[in-house]
This record gives sequence, C-alpha cells and structure tokens, in this order.
Amino acid sequence: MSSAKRIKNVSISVPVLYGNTAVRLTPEMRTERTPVDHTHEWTIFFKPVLDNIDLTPLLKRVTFKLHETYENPVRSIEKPPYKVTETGWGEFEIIIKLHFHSGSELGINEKNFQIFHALKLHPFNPQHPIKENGEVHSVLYDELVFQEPTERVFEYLTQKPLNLLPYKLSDPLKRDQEYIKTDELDEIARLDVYINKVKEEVENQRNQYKDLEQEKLALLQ
Ligand code: SLL
Repeated sequence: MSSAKRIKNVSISVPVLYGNTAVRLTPEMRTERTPVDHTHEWTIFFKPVLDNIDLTPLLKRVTFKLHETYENPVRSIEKPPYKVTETGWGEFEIIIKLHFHSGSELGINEKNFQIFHALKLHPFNPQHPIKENGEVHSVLYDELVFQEPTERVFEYLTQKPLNLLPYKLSDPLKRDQEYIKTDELDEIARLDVYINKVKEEVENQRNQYKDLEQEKLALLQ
C-alpha cells in the first residue's frame, strides 16, 4: 500500500491552544535596549493541548507575523516551543502560520493553516478575574482537523491517543478549506456580558420612563 493513500471517512482532530500573555513592564524588566515608549512584555504561542503530541514530523516551522513597527516582523520558529516574546506599546493582529512539510505522502495543503490572533495587552473580558500580577491572558482553543488523512499522516498522528472522528467531506474539492475549526466560545462569553448590559440599560430606561409618566400625570392633575 502506498503511504499517500487517503483513509476514507475519517478525520483526525488535534486540539491546540494559541494566544498571548502580557504583563506591564516593571523598571526591573527593562534593559538599556528597551525603548522608553514600550509599556508591556508579551508572549505569543501556538501548541498542541497535550504535551506529548509531537507535530514536528508534519510541521516544518511556525511563523508569527507581527506589526510592521517591529524589526523583522515575520518571526520563524522551527521547533517547539513555538513562541515569540517581545515588548511593545500597542495591540495588533498577529498572523500565526503553520508551514507543513510538503510531499504527496502527507497530502497537506499548507497555505490554509493560518490563524489570526488579536494580541491583547489590556484586560478585555469583564468575566475574567484580574490576575494578581496583572497578567493578561488571551488564549483560544482550536482543532487542527486532518480530513481523510494519508496513511503517513494517520500513522504519525495515531501513535498517541488522539481524537478520531468519523468524517465525510461535504465537497471533496473543498478539502483545503476546512482544516481549522474556529472556536468562538470566548467571543460568545464576551457578547453575553454586553447583552446583559444592554438588557439592564433597557430596564433602566423603562423605569425612568415610568417615573416621568407618573410625574406628568401628577402635574396634569
Ligand atoms: C495601534 N494599530 O495603533 C496599532 C498598532 C503597533 C504596536 C500597534 C512596537 C513598536 C516598536 C509596538 O508596540 N507596535 O517596537 O517600535 O494601537
């Protein structure tokens, strides 16, 4: 059997975490090379949820594309841990790109493995308790989904216990669209808070309106 053969009706899901941590720069953390306008130190990272998962047989490197205000904005990391630590003053979007080894036996279309992460320096979720050292965490869960993997990929990824999901391609021609399933739970939690705020506000306005109506009636009497 050739290792480029695909295994039908199977997808392998690799749970991953990506995101950033950030802390305010203290005088002790500064060096003579730290620009004076920089206020924070942050780390952006990408990793499988399980520590024993080794993606290096598949992953050639991970690049983190920073804002162009940074020198050499595209940072390339060849081996785990896939992370970049920097200092700065502003928030921006970081593009995390997973570059897979090519080769028909892997059958992976690498240009589709891109993750966009909004770097957070300041607390952004009213539901997150503030950490004692003021550290901000913006970490998201996602899954790399290998649909109908080749036998080679299947072999790499099933050496350790993983999630095996039954899977059927809705459109075999669109194979490369669907590697990354975005997790929106964090966003939903944020929206929930705002929806409750809006509900409260509507209730306040309604009460104010009632009071005004009563005043009006009193004045008319
Ligand atoms: C903003 N649109 O205005 C964003 C851009 C860029 C942040 C933020 C590092 C600068 C450097 C840095 O913090 N750039 O190293 O010179 O908020």
